[in-house]
Amino acid sequence: MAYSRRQFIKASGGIALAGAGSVIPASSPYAQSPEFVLKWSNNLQLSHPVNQRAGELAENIRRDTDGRVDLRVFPNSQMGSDPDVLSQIRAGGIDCVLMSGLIFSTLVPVASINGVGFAFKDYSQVWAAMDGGLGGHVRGALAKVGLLAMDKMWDSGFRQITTSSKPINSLADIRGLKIRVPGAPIWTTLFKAIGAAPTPVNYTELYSALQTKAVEGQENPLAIIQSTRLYEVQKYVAYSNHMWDGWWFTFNARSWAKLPRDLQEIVARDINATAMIQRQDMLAADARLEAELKEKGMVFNTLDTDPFRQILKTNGFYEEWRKKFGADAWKHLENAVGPLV
Ligand code: X2X
Repeated sequence: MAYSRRQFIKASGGIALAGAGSVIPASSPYAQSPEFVLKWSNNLQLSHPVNQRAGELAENIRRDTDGRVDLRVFPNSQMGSDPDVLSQIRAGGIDCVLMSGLIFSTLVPVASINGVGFAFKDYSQVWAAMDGGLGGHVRGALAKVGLLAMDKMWDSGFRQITTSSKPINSLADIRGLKIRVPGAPIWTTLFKAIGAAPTPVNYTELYSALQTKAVEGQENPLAIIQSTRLYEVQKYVAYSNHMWDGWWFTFNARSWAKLPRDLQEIVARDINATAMIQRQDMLAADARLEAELKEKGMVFNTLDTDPFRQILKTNGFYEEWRKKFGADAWKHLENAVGPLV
């Protein structure tokens, strides 16, 4: 695929420049050459708001550790598809990753709890949950399998449904819709529960799955629709806000333990500070993305989501996931969003 090749080349070149910390030049202002090199993987394009901040984060860490820690950014799934990266982060071949809680759920089921359909109404509910009891619960579960998640989650966004040949205006339009979903059980269950025909496809294959019409639609936040150029292969965007997703900045616990305590504190502080800035970036991006995507030819509509919530209540979707996640986790969720079942 010409597109991903171009992106890949841009990505490798761009990061070598932006991440100048990978190679400390002779005239380096830092007293030391790096003692600790941290390989950081993410699946996002360079134009995505996350990677727009990646170089700055690496630079902050270098500055604040006086050059001792070098965070090397590997964007754009350079390290492999999400399932590959998940194995590598567990094995320690990659030191840290920015990854969707839902992708972690293939290993730690409760990590997909933020993906419960139509649970969050707005960002105040999202951050109350993820910066509060629910986030703490998920980080605790990840820690049990040697994955150390930083306190502040990064914003991926509210997810919207896109299609190529017909707009989605109602529950009836979803019936039988061939839609790509990422590989996590809650995604497949949710779309089955509202009557669609979901197919799990890795993100690295998303563009070609849409281009070849293997699937009719997909769902992602506007920032990803834009940075993955999905407007080239999709026409309609339905504001469904069916799920909010975020990324955990997560270390392999052994990689983390190699850093002395003082460096751990600095690295965590810098990463969490960048997460807070990235959340603001996403609000700014959301404010302009609809207009940008319309210019590319996309057509928007807003879904009435009440019937969707209703159907998930009556067909037992919420009840099923409450049992799977457990009463404790569910209580944390409902503390932030109100009763779901
Ligand atoms: O695979 C996706 O659609 C993405 C990019 O949103 C995730 O990382 C879950």
